[in-house]
Amino acid sequence: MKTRILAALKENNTYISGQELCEILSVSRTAVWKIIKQLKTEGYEIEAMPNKGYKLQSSPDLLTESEISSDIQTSVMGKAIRYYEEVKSTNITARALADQGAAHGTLVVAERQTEGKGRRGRTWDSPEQTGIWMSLILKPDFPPNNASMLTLVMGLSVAKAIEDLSGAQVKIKWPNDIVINGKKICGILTEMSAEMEYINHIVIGVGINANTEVFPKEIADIASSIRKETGVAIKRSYLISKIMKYFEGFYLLFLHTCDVSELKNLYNEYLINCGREVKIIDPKNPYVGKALGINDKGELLVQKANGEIENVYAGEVSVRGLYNYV
Ligand code: BT5
Repeated sequence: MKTRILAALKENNTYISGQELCEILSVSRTAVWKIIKQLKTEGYEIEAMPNKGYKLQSSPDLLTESEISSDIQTSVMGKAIRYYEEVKSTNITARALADQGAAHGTLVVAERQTEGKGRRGRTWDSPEQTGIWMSLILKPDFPPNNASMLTLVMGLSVAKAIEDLSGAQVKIKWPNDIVINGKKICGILTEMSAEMEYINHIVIGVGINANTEVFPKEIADIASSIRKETGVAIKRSYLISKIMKYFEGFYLLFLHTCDVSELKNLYNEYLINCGREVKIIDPKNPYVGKALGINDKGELLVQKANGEIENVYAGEVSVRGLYNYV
């Protein structure tokens, strides 16, 4: 009910009468009044004018279920929100919820993570109030081999959404980093529970430094936030709703072929490594080459000095610029 009142207030730029709210929601005036009072204590500025009704003046930058849900405009992705003030890692929570039957498209969001995870045992710095730490649960019926490409589908969704909100030139560092001005502002960690032939669930974890000002010294050189790079203060719930909207559309394109053939050209436009010399840090066989773009399977095509083209698979390697992070 709180979500529906918020959604109605957000939809109307003008006053909406208590009577109208009662009718939309089929509840009493007292019930509406109680929820308005509760919203005010959570930080929503709601003006109440006699004979006119209620008008939402401003919303706090919260990640609560009602705040996110009242912004969401999708049919599946992020339709169910599970919000936590603190978790070890939203990926861990999402995997447990998926095992317990959480629906395809459920989005797990936390205000802070105490053990945020990067890839291959690395850690992810996840302080409260300034970032977005979220994990999307998917229960698809395509084969497990195709799952890793969803990192790219999510990366593209995040890049497009951030570009829309901030106007910044957003780039993707294949496979899982989103970058502004050469600094990492988002990382993606996709995990899967599967049998040989079928997927139980996939969890796509997304960490975004939205408004963070200060970073721990170990990452201060490579990390930044959208706000720091663009000056635009990010309303986190709104950015989440935009990402879900893009992801829903791109995911449908992905499902046509179960690969990224319909997204490849757009992805390559965002690819920061495209046309650049890169170092492929493969534990068994490190080498340098020129990144040409991704193929239909989401692999990075890298041309070696002898002209040979390698298809680089994300699972094993990291990609770096010759002299620094990008
Ligand atoms: C990633 O790993 O970039 C994937 C990060 C995924 C985080 C999300 S948050 C929600 C969900 N729940 C989780 O527990 N995780 C996901 P990787 O490519 O391995 O990069 C990790 C490296 O990025 C670290 O070793 C640091 O160097 C750097 N790093 C750590 N925290 C950072 C931050 N907040 N911003 C930018 N860089 C960071």
